[in-house]
Amino acid sequence: MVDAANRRPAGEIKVGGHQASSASMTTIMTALWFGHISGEDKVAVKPHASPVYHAIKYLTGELDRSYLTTLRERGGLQAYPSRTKDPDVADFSTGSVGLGAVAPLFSALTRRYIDSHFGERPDARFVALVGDAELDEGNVWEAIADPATKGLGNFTMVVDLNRQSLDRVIPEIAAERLKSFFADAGWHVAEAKWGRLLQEAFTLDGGDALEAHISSMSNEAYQELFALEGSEMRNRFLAGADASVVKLVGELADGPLKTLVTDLGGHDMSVLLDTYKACDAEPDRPSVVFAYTVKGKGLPMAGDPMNHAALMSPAEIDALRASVGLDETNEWDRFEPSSPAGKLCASVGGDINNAKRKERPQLPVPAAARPPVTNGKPSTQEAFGRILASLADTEGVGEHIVSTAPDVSISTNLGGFINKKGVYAPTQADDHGGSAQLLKWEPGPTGQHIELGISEMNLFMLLGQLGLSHDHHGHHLIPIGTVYDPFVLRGLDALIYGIYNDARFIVTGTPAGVTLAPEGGAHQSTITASVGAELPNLTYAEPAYATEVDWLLCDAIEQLAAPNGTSTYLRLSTRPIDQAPFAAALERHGESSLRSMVLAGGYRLLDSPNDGRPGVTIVTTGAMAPEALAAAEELDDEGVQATVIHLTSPDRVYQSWRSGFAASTASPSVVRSPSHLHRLLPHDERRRPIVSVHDAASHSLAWLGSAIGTRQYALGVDRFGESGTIADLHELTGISTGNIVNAGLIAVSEAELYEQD
Ligand SMILES: Cc1ncc(C[n+]2csc(CCOP(=O)(O)OP(=O)(O)O)c2C)c(N)n1
Ligand SMILES: [Mg+2]
Repeated sequence: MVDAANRRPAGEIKVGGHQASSASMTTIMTALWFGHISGEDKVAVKPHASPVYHAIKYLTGELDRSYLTTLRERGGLQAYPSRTKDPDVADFSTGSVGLGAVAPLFSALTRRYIDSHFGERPDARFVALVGDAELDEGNVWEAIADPATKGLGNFTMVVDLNRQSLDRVIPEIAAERLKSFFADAGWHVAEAKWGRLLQEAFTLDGGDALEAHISSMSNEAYQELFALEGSEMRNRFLAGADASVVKLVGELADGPLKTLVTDLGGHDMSVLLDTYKACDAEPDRPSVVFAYTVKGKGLPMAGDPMNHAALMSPAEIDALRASVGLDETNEWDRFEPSSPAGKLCASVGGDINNAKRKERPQLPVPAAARPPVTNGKPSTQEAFGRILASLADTEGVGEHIVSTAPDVSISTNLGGFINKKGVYAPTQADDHGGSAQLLKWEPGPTGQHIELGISEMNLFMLLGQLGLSHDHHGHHLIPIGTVYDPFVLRGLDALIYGIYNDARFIVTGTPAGVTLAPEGGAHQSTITASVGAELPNLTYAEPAYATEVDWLLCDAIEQLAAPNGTSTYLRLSTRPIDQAPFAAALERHGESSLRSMVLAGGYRLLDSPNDGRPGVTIVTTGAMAPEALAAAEELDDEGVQATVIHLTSPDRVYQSWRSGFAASTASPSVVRSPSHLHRLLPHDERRRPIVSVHDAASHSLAWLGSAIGTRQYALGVDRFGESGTIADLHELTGISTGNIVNAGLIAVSEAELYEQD
C-alpha cells in the first residue's frame, strides 16, 4: 500500500509512509486480530502501522479493494488510523504519539463506569498497540499513575520494542527500566522477548551464556546485526562472546546463525498468542507486553537506524513480491475463500468488523435549569455550580451526567453536584475525611463524579473517551469537566485529540483571565479564548450573567447529541457580577428573543440608538461587562453615544460571519445570509468605530471591525500577569473603564479626522 501510494503521479511533495514501522508490527497485529480479540474489544493502533490495520480489514472483508491504492490520497485511506475519515473506522484515531497509547485505558475506565451505572455490558478488552518511543511521552505515565485507572484488568498495552525511534537506535537497554516502571505502578508485566528458536537454544549447554551474551549487547550493537550478512555478521556477533557461546552456535552456517540470533518474540506467533493469553489471566490489573521486534522485519531496511521513513525501491518491491509467490497480476488478491487462510479471514471478519453507527439519543434537556437564586451578585462560576446541581435532579438528564476534574472540583464549584451525586469508585471506599460535612465524598459505584489527579492531560483524555461512550459502549453520557482556565493549555493536545475524534463533552475553564487577580500571573489565562474560538468541533462561550450560563449550559448538553453538534468550552470567572443590567435587557428583549440571541452568540446589552451625536460600539465578552457599561455611561457624559454588545460566544458570532462568506468563496452564487453581528448592528450604527474589550488577548476580538467594515480599537491582555486587585490588573493591562473611555474618545476623534480627509 505504501509503495502503491508512492508510485502515484507525484504531487508537489512526496507521499511518504512507513514501511519499516509497519513491518515491525505485522506479527503482533496478525496474532491479535486472527487469534485473540473479538467483536466487543477495542484497539488503538500505533499511527505508523495504519497499513497493517487496513490490510487486516481488507482480508477480513470490511475494506473494499479499491481503497488499497489510496493510502494518503484525498478521500482514501488516511495516513494514520482515523475514526472519522477512514472507511474501515478505527476504534481510536492515533497520530500524536502517546495519546493512542492510553486512549483505550480511559475507554476501559469509561466501560467500568457504564457497567457500574447502567448494568453490565458484554465483556470487552481494550488494547493499545504502541511504538517503544511513544513511552517517552509524559502523558503515558500520567495516565498510568492516576488512581482512577487502577485495576483495569481488561486493558493491555503491547509495546513494539524495536529499539528505534524516528532519528535513531535508542541508546542503553531501556527495556528493563521501563518494565520496572510498569511493575512499580502495579501492572502485570509480560514479555515476548525470544522466539521459539532462541528459547530452545537457551535450554542447551551454553544456553545461559548465549542469553547473557545477547542481553548484554547494547541496543546499537544488536541492531547492527540485522543489516549485516555472512561472516561479517558472525564475527560481529561472536566478538567478545564466551567460549561456551562459540561452542553452542559456532557450528551453524551463516544464514541459520543470523536467523537464530535475531529470533525475537515479537515476530513469533505462538509466543505472542501465549503472552496475550497470560494477560487475560490477570483480571485485576492492567497488563503491558514488551514485544521485541525488528523495525523493518523481512525488508532490506531491517534494523537500519535510518529506516523510519525509508521507502523500498521498485526493484526491492519486485523481489519482495516474488519472494512470497506473487506477481503484479495477483498481488492484491484476497486469500482463496476455500483455503484455510480464506476461511479464517471470513470467520474473523464476521466477528470483528464494524457495525453501522447509531445516532446519539436526544435527551429531554430543558431550555433552562433555573436554579434558585441565592445572591444578587453571582459569578459565572458560581452560577455554573448551581445550575449543574439543579440539572443533577432533572429526570432523563441528571443520570447521564458524569463530572470530572483534575483535583480542582471544589475550587471550580463542582461541590453542589458532587454532594448530590457522590464520587465514583468501582467499589465502596472510605470517605474523604476532613470537613466531610461540607462535601459528601463517599466514593462508590453509584457516584457520578470521577476525581483525577492533577494531570490536565488525563482530564482531556478521560473527557475524550467519556464523550465517545455512545459509540464505544452503547450508552450516551453527558461528560462535564472543570479545569483552571490557564491549564487548558497544559492538556491542549489531549483536548484537540478528543474533539478531533468526534468525542462530545463540556469543559469549563474557570477561573479565567486576570479576574482572579491576587493569584498572580501563573494563574491568569490570556490566549485560551483564541484557542477556544479557533478549534473546530468546539464551541467557545464566555457569559457574564447567571441566566446566560444557564441557557448556554443547557444548550451545550443538547449539542452533545445533536447530529452536527459540537463540544463546548465555557470560559468562566469568579468575579461577582451585578445582574441588574441583564434583568433590564431581559425586560427589553423578552425571554425567548434574548435566549435565542445569547445562544447565537451575543445581544445588545445597552442600546444607544443613533441620535445624531458621534457614537461608538463597545463590544465585550464575559467578566468585562461591568467596565463596558460604566465606560458607556462616562462616554455619554462626554457627548459620545455608546452601544454595548455583549458577546456570549465570540466563537459563534465569528462563525456566523465567516461561514457566510466562506460559502461564497467556494461558489459566488451562494446567497449570503446576514451574520449575527450584522443583525445586532443596524445600518445606521455600522459606521461607528468599535472598541472591543476582553479579559484575554486583544487579538481574540480584533476581527470585529473587519467584519462590519469599520475601524476597531482592540483592548485586551497582551502581557503576562502579576498579583494585585482586579482594578490594579485592569489598569496594568489597559482594560479599565478609563481605558475603554479613552479608546472611545480617540475612536470618535479619529473618525472625524478620516471623514474630513
Ligand atoms: C507527539 C508527536 N511527536 C512527534 C511525532 C513525530 N514522530 C512520528 S513517529 C516518531 C518516532 C516513533 O517511534 P516509535 O514509537 O518507536 O515507533 P516505530 O516507528 O519505531 O515503530 C516520531 C518522533 C509524532 N507523531 N507525535
Ligand atoms: Mg520504535
